[in-house]
Amino acid sequence: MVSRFGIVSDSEILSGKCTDVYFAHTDEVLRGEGCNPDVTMEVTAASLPDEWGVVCGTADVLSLLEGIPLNVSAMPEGTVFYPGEPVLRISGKYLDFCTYETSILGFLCHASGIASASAQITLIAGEKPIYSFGSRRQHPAIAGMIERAAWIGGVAGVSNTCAPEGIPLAGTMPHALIMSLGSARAGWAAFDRHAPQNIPRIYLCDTFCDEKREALAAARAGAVAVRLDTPRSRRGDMHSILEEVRWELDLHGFTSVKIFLSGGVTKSDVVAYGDIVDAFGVGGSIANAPVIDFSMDIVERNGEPVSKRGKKGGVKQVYLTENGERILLPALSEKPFGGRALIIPALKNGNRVSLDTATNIVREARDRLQHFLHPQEKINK
Ligand code: PCP
Repeated sequence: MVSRFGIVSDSEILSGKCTDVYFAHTDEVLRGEGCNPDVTMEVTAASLPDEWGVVCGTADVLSLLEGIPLNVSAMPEGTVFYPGEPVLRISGKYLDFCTYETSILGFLCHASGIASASAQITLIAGEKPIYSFGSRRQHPAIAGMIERAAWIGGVAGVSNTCAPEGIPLAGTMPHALIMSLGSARAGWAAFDRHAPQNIPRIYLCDTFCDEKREALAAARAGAVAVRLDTPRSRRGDMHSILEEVRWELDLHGFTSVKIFLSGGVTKSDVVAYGDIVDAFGVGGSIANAPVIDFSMDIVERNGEPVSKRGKKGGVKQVYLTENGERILLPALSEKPFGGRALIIPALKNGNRVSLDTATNIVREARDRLQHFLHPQEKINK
């Protein structure tokens, strides 16, 4: 059933076998009762780790449900959403998708958590690129999903070679390369001899010596950037270390050599060091992001609005107006003036319609979100 690495196969997910057992019981009981209502279910988060989130994982939900006679509408991946706003809705015969709820939520909760964390940290970093270095923090079977979600959230590149095609790869060398060759200089020189010419010469500068000395040596060896991966246990006053490195590089004429910081980087680190650092490599702060706590609820049964306690009944639509206002309305209400519907058709009777899984939406949204940055989240320029 489960593979050597604990992975559930695509075919088990597609057949609905990867489910919570109570959905298997529900399926059996309803079939026994001859009850198979027409329903609409909505996926909504009542609260979020941050003020807003970024939708991701929809593409996997559509791959799962394609070919089943269902209508699915959703916010395109990369869309910013708020608590209480449905991000996806499914309409059809309940027993056609009852056992898929576990996988549908799993796709959306995990990928949206990563995309949201990626968007939050890249928003704070502004012009300074963030690269996703965190696939090693999760099971390798989902490395592609992690890198895709980080990319949709706005990172400039990712490190895992199993990332979906089209996402730029970033990363040059680990400490192991330098340690294998015995010295930083030997490691950098070997890298320069053998690495493809189009890979920027970004040299790791904290393996054996002080960051300042290694950075200067790396610049003399032709580095376009130096990467400081100083572990937290040795950091001390990291801002002073960074200032010192920048000062010495400038003093010796290496003003164009950039500083790249990695190793346990958090949102606060981006704020604290963003005045000196030119780019960040971020692992766990993106890859280990808290999942979004989505739930999937029946909001309409046989054409009638219905809701469980604590939820709003009826099918809903979210509108975004030109001045950035968000309005949640019953789906059949008149569209507010100037409002754009954010939940748009994706599958009609199981066939794809043009849901744009645009990866640029979050980049546009980021401009609008600038005013959400709290003063303490702004980098002191
Ligand atoms: C890795 C890499 C990045 C780290 C992971 C990103 O560190 O150099 O800095 O992940 P994080 O944000 O969760 O820390 P190491 O394993 O120390 O380095 P390396 O493989 O380069 O020796």
